[in-house]
Amino acid sequence: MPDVPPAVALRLPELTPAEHHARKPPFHLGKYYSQRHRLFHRFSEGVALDDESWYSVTPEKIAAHHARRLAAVAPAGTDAVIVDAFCGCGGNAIQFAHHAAHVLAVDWTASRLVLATHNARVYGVSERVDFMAGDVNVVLPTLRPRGVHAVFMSPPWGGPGYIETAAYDVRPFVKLVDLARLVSPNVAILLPKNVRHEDVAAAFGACELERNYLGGSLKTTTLYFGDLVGRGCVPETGQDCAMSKRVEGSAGRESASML
Ligand code: MGP
Repeated sequence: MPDVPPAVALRLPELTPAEHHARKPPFHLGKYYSQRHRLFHRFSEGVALDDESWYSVTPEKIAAHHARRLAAVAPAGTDAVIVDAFCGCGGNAIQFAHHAAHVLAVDWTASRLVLATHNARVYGVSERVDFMAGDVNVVLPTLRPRGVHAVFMSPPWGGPGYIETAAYDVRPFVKLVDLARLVSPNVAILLPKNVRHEDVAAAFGACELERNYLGGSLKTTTLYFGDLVGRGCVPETGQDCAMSKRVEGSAGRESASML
């Protein structure tokens, strides 16, 4: 694995993982606490989250869906590697390790990596995840020659206020996707539910845009590139599902799959 780059926030957690688990998040994040078993079905076994993780972790069913889709290019039981470039407290990395290939989980906040490592242990997958502290802009270029099979990114959206605009601006993520595509053509990025199809087409060109629903409510949007496009979509519908649209200018193909 590459050396840890210097631009890293080397701050250890103020609380231990056990203290994080025992602590309820502040009042304004209360809705996430009430959904804690939807975020992690093993939450009660000791899952530890900090404040940013409470509102940014991918709910487990959606993360498992991402993992099954990335398994199309990085199957479980092979030497394939998935990079989770903004791993946070580990929600996606855990599911990649469970359903797909080995994971290199990167985050620039060392304190959050401590929680992610702990959470991977709770799920019994820590041996299939390497955690690395680093800034994606520094780390991704170092991974180019290393045979990465897919890159997944769940970047910060600017906090829960992302919803205050009717059409979330996707343009700031174009450079990030371009950087990831130099590491592997197979890239997935998790974006807000309020991104518009036409803005995605204008900013990214051809890709697949997938709407992720839980309990019948739209939660997130995932864009897929490379060989991930159109792979792993079983045409079904339900309360927990993913609706997909191929982005090619304004043309679209829709399908749905159970999470
Ligand atoms: P949400 O803002 O809680 O929307 O985020 P929800 O649940 O539709 O709101 P409500 O008004 O219907 O109650 C939904 C999901 O988006 C979260 O569970 C996270 O998975 C994801 N998410 C939210 N934020 C603010 C971020 C972020 O900054 N980065 C990333 N990667 N994911 C986020």
